[in-house]
Amino acid sequence: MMRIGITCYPTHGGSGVVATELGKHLASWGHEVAFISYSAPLRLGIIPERVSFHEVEAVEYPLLKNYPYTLALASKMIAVARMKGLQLLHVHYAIPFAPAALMAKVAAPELDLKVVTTLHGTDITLVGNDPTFRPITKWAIEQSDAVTAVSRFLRDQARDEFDIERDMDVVHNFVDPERHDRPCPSCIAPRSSPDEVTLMHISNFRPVKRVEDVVRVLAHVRKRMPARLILVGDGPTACTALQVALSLGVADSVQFTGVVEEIEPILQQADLLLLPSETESFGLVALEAMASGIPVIASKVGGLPEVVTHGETGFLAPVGDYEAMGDHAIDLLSDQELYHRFSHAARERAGAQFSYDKIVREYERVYARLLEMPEREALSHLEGG
Ligand code: GMT
Repeated sequence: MMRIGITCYPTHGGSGVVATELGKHLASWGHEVAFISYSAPLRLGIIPERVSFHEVEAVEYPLLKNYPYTLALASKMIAVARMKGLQLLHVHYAIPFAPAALMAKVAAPELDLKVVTTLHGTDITLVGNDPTFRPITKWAIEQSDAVTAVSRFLRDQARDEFDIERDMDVVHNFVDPERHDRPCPSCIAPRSSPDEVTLMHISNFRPVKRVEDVVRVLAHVRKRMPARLILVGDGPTACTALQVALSLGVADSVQFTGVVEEIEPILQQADLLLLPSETESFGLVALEAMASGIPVIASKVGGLPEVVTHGETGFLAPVGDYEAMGDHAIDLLSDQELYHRFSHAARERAGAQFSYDKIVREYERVYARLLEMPEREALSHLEGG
């Protein structure tokens, strides 16, 4: 049994989902898990056994123009580590969480805390690359006791961008296949005709997601078959998607759901998931679609080729090539036998390669290595404990 503190962005988004599900699975296997953040992670729900949540409170201080969250987080990490006897702090995002955890480690040496930093992508590609954050990101990666990256692509990118020589473990993201087996409630309007196919895109609608390409794929597919597009989530380019849909004359076939709490039920209404991103360190939503038996059409970029097997569980095309993506969609959707083969392969791959019981164990092994614990002791659930 180990005692682990986890810090993540508690809002919607892949990194928060992965961190929260990791903590929940670790606790279900007998470890003690303390989440430390400014609000309870959305996916936490009712706090399970052996899990606690500790809120970093904002304090107003007249002399400071901006609230020093990183310092407040580091202080809370020390307090919770003392209270719960934490052995290890696992932070999900280099900036700003890794510097906070490293500060906690140095400021309370008697606790002998180990720091694990997981890189999720935007910390490296956007935030960490801001010239002002570069030195601190590099330092945080170098000083963490272990660093994991969610894809080989991201590990190599972090190494190249920040000139890092240390070892970094690749621990892919994961799903719980059972979450994707639930019956589908009627959360979306029915298809307008039985032969209408449903394309789906799920994201935070940031420019990196290239939502305009999603709409262009819909227009391309509609030249050959009745099709609709369901856009799940919200963000800065949602209006762009509508404008493109209006200009292409397909707006009547686009539904915007806004942000939804749980994507698994909605995914069951899709025939294909589209993810034509500019870059994507992993693409958790692609994996979630595959776990639901939904083939994925995505851009051949970043960590996506590690998730989607081109020609088996979906198709990959160059960034911006919405015609190729549309052609792949047409090929799959007009051949039932081919579609079912892809759907089956997608579900199989998600379950065999990216199931939580395989991946969470990889995190446990990283922890056990740092704590110099024999695996048998660290992996208590394997002993039936
Ligand atoms: O995709 C986003 O904009 C959200 C971001 C996040 O922090 O949740 O996603 C990143 O981390 C996910 C979980 O590891 C990955 O699946 C996403 O690919 C990654 N996003 C990008 O690399 C753009």
